[in-house]
Amino acid sequence: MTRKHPRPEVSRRKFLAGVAVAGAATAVTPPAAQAATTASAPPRRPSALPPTMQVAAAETATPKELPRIGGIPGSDFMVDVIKTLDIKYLPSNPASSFRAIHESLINYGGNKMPEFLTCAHEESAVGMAHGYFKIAGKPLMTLCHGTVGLQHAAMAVYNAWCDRVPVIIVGGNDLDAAHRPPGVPTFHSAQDINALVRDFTKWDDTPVSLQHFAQSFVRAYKISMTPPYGPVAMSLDAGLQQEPMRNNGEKLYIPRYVPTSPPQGDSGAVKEAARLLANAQNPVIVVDRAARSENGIRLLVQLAEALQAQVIDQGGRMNFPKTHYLSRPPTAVNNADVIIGLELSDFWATVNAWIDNGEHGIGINTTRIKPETKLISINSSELLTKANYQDFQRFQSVDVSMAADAEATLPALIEAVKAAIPDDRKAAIEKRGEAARKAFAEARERTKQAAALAWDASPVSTARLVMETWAQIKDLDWSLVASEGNVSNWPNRLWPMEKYYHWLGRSGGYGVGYGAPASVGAALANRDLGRFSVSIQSDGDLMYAPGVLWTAARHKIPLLAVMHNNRGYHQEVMHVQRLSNFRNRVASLGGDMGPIGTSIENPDIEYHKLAESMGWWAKGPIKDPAQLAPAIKEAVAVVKSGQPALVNVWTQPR
Ligand SMILES: Cc1ncc(C[n+]2csc(CCOP(=O)(O)OP(=O)(O)O)c2C)c(N)n1
Ligand SMILES: [Mg+2]
Repeated sequence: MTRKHPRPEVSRRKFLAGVAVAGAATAVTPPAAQAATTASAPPRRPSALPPTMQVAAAETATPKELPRIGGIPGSDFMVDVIKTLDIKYLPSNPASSFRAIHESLINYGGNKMPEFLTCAHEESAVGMAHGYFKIAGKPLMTLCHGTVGLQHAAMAVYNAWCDRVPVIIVGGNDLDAAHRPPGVPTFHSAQDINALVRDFTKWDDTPVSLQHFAQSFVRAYKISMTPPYGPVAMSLDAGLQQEPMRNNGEKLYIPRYVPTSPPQGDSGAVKEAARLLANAQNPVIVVDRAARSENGIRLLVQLAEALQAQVIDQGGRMNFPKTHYLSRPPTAVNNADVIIGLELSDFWATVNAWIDNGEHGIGINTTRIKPETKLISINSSELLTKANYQDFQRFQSVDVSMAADAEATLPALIEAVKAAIPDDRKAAIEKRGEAARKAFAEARERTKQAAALAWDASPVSTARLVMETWAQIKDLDWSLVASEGNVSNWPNRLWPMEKYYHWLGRSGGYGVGYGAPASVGAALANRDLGRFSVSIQSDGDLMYAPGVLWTAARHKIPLLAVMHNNRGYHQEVMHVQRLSNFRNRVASLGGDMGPIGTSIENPDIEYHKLAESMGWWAKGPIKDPAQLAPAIKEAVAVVKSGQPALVNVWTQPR
């Protein structure tokens, strides 16, 4: 059988001989002849040095036959363990420290469950797993070079940690200093690779036997999948992967995975919270990562309607339908007498405000609420606090505090609230609902008017970018997989988000570079569910690790990326501007460079060409808003056919 794409046949012997001749020819050319040649064209230099004796021998000699492994490779057993956990994909950048398990996965495991997805950067691999989980509700694993690869992955691991998302990170590492290969593999080995990410992973281990691996892998999966979810790390010794299974008198077994039920709020605390809420004049529910599933949204609607309480969705997840009349903006806390916060990443900032650049150059703290307002919290993150990184935010005193999972506690809380509502409060509660309907309709009208401002501006207004996109996808089963950069929150303000997958929240740790890989990962999960994925993709975010575009094209992941290309790190443009104002100086606009250190202009990056070069359908740059709708329409058709497509749009800064 002939191969479809035969490689060009370059004989090593001939190649080396050619180089040697070229090198020799240059060496012996007399000066006169050289002058003659340089007059018309410079002499051709050899493209490689002649080989040394050793190199020539190594390249041309017949290699010794390699010894074959006796018995079953340890990494085959590892694959058996992994397969019991139904992990569908393994986005990864290859490395020798895990070559043995890599080989087992593709040859012994058939490259299925998990399927290896080639990534161009470890940060992209973890970012993909992050986005994937938020659609599929199942974790992915990644393999990385335990030192340099994990260093690349670290920011994405931190984002997953802050966003309470499970990712199973396995780093290859060659522990045995006496037997590991010298040189590069030794540079790439460490005593304890997990130390790199220990501050922001839930658990980690370094198995020293295959049975230890089996226990630890199942344990890692279980820990990461117990709310509050989080990333876990495992150092996988190269020797353990590579050695054959040994019979140490003990038969290897794979522990069965049984999910752990999430922690529920204490029944006394639930009752007390219900009493406060049921008797409140103006209770307000604030949610951040409260809903872990579609059921979480349903439960929140039940709680809100039982109380006719306004709901502020901070958007860590899709918690509450944007179309519901009880949905309110963050300012609704101002008049509350009872506030319940569900899985808030920052309770302090929910009830307090911080004003940048106060009188003495430091921020000013002010309260947003009335002094007697009672606070209730249900937050599983309290079970996950570590000391170093400050993701636990400022300390806020709370009247009723439950270290528990909100979604798991909601059924008991709803029952308790219903039981606690006194008969004589029912009419007042109904009235609250009527007022909320009116306020909701008015707020919506105001938002629409605000969106119409500068509708015809060029570059395109962020509201127009977002609403033209909406017009093209509204009849599909759509999922907004990421909205990176800042488009003034228009999707959350105007798209009728109702389902769990309509909005996935942000990165968690605000490490920029999340948007591109997370949207590819989420689009992968949506592809398998037959849904249409769309992302708002900012320019700064895409340039951290644009190689994920190639992964999307290579693995046929359909995604519509509409670019919010404001030609800069605009968040930082504003920070420098603010400091200049504060110091009574004019912010340097940097001449043709644009604002110094914060603009991405001149040369302007041709993102459509970047995407095209990696196999995407792409169009742009679109500066005239009238061209936007037809371009997005074309892109939607491409995505529906199964390909990724990018529309590069020049936008207003915000
Ligand atoms: C890894 C990382 N580096 C730097 C920052 C600081 N930072 C915050 S927002 C931002 C700008 C991002 O630019 P872009 O994605 O284009 O969004 P824009 O603000 O322009 O809408 C930067 C650099 C960060 N949060 N994370
Ligand atoms: Mg930008």
